Amino acid sequence: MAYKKILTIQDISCVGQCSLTVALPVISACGIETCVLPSAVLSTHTAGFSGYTFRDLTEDMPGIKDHWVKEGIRFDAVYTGYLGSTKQIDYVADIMQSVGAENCLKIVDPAMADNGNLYPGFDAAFVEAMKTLCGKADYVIPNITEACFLTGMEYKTEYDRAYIDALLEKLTALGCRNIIFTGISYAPGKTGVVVFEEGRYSYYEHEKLPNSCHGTGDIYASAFVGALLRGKSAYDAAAIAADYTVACIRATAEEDNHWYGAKFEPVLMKLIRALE
Ligand code: PXL
Repeated sequence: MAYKKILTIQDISCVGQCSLTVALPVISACGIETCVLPSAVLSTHTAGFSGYTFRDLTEDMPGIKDHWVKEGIRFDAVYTGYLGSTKQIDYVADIMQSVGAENCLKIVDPAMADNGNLYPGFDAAFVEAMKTLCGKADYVIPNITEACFLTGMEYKTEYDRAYIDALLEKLTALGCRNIIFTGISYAPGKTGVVVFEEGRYSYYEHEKLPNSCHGTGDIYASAFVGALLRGKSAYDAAAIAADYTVACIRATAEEDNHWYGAKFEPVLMKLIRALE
């Protein structure tokens, strides 16, 4: 198995079990060297905490990239999550070009929305820029809310296969080549992930637990990326990531007041074993 090095670009929420504090341990546990470029530093994530600090690192990015170029540093993959500003999205596209190795895999989680709403601080201009970034990616990992913002389609909590197919078609029209579409539920008590590869549809269905946790999108995307870089097919990586995310939610449900994130650490061994 070739040793691989990835760059992941997302925020550091110092407390909150999301973004880089998830991606770094999870992808590293998959056996991949994980380099980081923080998009912003927040005291906590923005979902449920109030009064958080936010240090935008947009203008640090060009200098960091220039240094890497000078040092000849190259990455086998670049995976982006929560980004700190609209301008940053252009920088990120440039970074993918400048420090991506030959055949560098570009993976974009358009982490900007959930449950029908954009996260605080994001606006229509950010969504427009994110459309462009998604169009350049090899894999995009949206949830339904993000897919609706990217395509302009109405957000629905009850839907059928035709609705999902229409979203996939519009995402494809944006230039998205491979879509890992998360949180797709066609039956009560079940949810799953659609893997849409170059127009081919497959679906991995699993149990839907009664509790949900913040940060599971980041856990899912990081586990998917780690498994993919370990050489799994997109479908197998999507299934491994789904099983791991379910295990994290189950581990979190054991305690009532752990509301801000999912306990992904005690079950990391399950992910590692699934990769063997
Ligand atoms: O998990 C997505 C995420 C990442 N980073 C920050 C967030 C959120 C979701 O709310 O606020 C700062």
